[in-house]
Amino acid sequence: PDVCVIGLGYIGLPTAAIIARVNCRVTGVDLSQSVVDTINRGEIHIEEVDLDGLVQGVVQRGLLTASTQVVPADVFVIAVPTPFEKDGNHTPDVSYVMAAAASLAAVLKKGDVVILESTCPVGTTQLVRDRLAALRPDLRMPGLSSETPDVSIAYCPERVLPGRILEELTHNDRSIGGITSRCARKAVEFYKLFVRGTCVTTDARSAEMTKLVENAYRDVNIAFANELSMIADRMGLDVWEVIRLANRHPRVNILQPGPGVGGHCIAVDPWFIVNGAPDEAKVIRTAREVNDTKMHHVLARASELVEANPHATVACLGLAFKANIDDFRESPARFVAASLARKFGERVRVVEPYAQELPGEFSGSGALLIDLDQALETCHVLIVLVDHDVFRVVPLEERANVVVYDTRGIWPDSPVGNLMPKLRVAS
Ligand code: SAJ
Repeated sequence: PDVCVIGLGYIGLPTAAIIARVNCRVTGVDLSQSVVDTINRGEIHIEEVDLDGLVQGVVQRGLLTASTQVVPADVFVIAVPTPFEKDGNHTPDVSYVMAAAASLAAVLKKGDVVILESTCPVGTTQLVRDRLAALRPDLRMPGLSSETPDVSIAYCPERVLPGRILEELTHNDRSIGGITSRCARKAVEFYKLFVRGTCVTTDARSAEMTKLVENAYRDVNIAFANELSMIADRMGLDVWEVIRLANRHPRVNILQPGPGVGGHCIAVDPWFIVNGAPDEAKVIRTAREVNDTKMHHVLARASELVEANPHATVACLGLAFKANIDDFRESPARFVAASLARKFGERVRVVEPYAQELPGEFSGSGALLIDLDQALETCHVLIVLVDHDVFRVVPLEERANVVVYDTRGIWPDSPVGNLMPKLRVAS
């Protein structure tokens, strides 16, 4: 089939490239002219393992073309962002999804398959169907009458981990939720072209909820670890030690505390559940609040540390939302580092091997981006915010004489330990 992928971000671009690799002709659509131009040169605008070579190959072979316009195709894949509004209720904003649906309506024809991959509140795929029905009254839409529909519509969320996207796109199992079971079957036929994992069919609403539940599950589990770290802080205990010991129980597997939860998925998706069932979603809401609180807790503790060492230069290690990636969206590390920069100005240094420059909110603060060697040579306080491998492997002798606040627990051998339970300065 000819395929049109709408949205060329962290999910859309790898997906488009993987579909092109199995010899489908793919048009990738993005609003940004510069993204389109970059891809048509065979280059990429995001960092992801092995994606550069793959995109270059499929563009050179003429299998992947980027455009700002939706073109006719047999299968449409919508992979655009679904943020939430900063209105206090975290109301999901599905306007990009609806705009994508409207943009493909004009070229939709009998026999086409429309697939929504964006993370969405329950019911969105039906809204897409309703929008298409309104814009194309000449086409029979699924689920609206008992007659065989002209097009198929399904919800098929991705579940790939940044840093392992290409591998997980191919090997993970997929939930395929059709508006009708016929729609699910048509979508499975498409995914079978490039997915080696099992494609499990269900209805669209269940598939929408499944995606949200997966990320809420992880958020709740990380919240448990983050709450423990704050309790341990209060009680003067080493949380890493407690978790290590507890995890020796055959049925206990506590995740790792950190400076909070970031990224564009886990820190967002649980709100879609809370928004859909505010009275019932108690644990899920609280987990979100705990993970957000952790960020402020780390900032408060880090500020104490900087104030307690008035003559020290301070290095914040990491801005990314998690280890070994260049994604700084919704990053607690970035929040903590930028807040420290605003408070302590020129005393603050930032080490982020995945950044060429500091993000805008640092400008005017006096904080500097430096490399790891410089930080180890010149800074007296190190605040570990991201567990990048390059930080993890710093040997003990290079950090023996500095004060360390290790929010990720990457240096268990550190003579000062992390700030919790007690702030100690190495001799
Ligand atoms: N984190 C911790 N402690 C941990 C694990 C993670 O603090 O023990 C933090 C990370 O540092 C990061 C955040 O949580 O700030 C999220 O990182 P992550 O690696 O758990 O997940 P993401 O956001 O990179 O990707 C998630 C994945 N979902 C699940 O594992 C259930 C991925 O499979 C999804 O495809 C992705 O969200 C998505 O796009 O929805």
